[in-house]
Amino acid sequence: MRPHTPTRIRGGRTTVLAALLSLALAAPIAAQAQDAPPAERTAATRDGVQRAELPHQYEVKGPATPAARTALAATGVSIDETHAHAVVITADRAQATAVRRLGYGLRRLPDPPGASAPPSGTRVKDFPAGYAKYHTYEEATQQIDALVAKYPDLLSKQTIGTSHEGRDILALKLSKNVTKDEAEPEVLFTAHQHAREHLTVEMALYLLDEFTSAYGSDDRITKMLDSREIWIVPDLNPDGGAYDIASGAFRSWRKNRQPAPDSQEVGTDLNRNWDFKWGCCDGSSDDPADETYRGPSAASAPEVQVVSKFVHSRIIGGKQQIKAAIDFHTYSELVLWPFGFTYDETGPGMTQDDHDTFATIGKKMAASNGYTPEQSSELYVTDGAIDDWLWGDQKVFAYTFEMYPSSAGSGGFYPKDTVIPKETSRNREAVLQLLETADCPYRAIGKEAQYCDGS
Ligand code: 0X9
Ligand code: CA
Ligand code: ZN
Repeated sequence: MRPHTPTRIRGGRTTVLAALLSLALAAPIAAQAQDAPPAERTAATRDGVQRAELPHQYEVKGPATPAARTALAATGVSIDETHAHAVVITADRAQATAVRRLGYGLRRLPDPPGASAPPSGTRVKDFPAGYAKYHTYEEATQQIDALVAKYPDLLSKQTIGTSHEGRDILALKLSKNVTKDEAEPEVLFTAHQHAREHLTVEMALYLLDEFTSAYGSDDRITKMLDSREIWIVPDLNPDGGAYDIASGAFRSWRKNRQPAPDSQEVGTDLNRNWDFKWGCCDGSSDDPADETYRGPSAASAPEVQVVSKFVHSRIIGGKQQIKAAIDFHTYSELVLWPFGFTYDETGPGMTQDDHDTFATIGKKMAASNGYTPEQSSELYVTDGAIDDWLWGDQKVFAYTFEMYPSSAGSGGFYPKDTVIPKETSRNREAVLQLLETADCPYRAIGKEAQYCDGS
């Protein structure tokens, strides 16, 4: 998409320079500089310590239509918020230049917390102050293991594969008689494709906690666990999540941590890597430096392969058992449905009834949590997103939720941990609604007899 610009500061050489420089200054700093990932662009900061150059958020005034936003996204930035006549993007220096070349003015927004954090290379592996209640990958795993031990008849854990760096990717099953594969409609909840969207892991943990602890006392939850099989993949991108917090200052990292072939760059945007209309429609980037890099081929990311294979494993007797899904993201408070690769509401693979069912259920869920419902391409075109794959390839009624907050001013990707209880339980009703409709989604448009008769 965007040609590499000469202004881009390449990582390799500057890192070596930095290491030499700090060797001359002080031994401890040299050790830190060597710890910095080699592929990363670096920049000097006020204290003179060499740090990875982090992307920033900018407000961009002007783009007001899906087409204008799609053209803006083609520079390789991520679009984090859309408003009637403006957007908020995340961009590195080269991408910000590319956006200015389109004729837009950029206003830089405040960086996420951590300015006073330890220098890069220090391994803190935990969230900073104000974020302690967020779960690191290790803490989430511990909490999950404790729940499995406490509720062995309701909750079971499988490792469905590993991430690029070798972390386990988990699938939790919640159901009465959990150890048996019963003929019940299945529903899938996934979280954390994008590294910086940590609230989504808390969403998954909330669901695990809520569904186990309320079983037997809450009628709706009891009924759902008695008649559904619920799958939760709480962390699709554990490597990216760990990297985002590892320095003590949030890095605003989005992608996974897999090096791109023949490149110094690291990371594929998992939500552009799914094997349906991959790279078809200007809804992703072929430049490994970009936020929305789609990877060298469809499903090239191990994390995408692992979850794709898991979803395929739920085809039994030729029938996909998973009927509905939500993939949790942050932020903007949206309920989105397919397709993202086209502006069209209907077309090949999406009948009027399919669309109406998506929209009816989506609007009802949005009425329950106060989010805004829309087809995902209303934002901007995306290709290779998970919901397009789940519907286009597997006929799963798959939604994307963009959680709290609605804007950068309320914390953007990094809201304080005090919001976790409210903003996860806010989706309880929507999740229950989707579970309750999963035996026959077309009932939402009054066509149960036509689509769900008997089977
Ligand atoms: O761009 C994305 O992947 C999602 N936004 S985020 O800020 N979390 O990165 C939106 C995806 C919308 N498209 C589809 N759901 N298909
Ligand atoms: Ca069961
Ligand atoms: Zn996201």
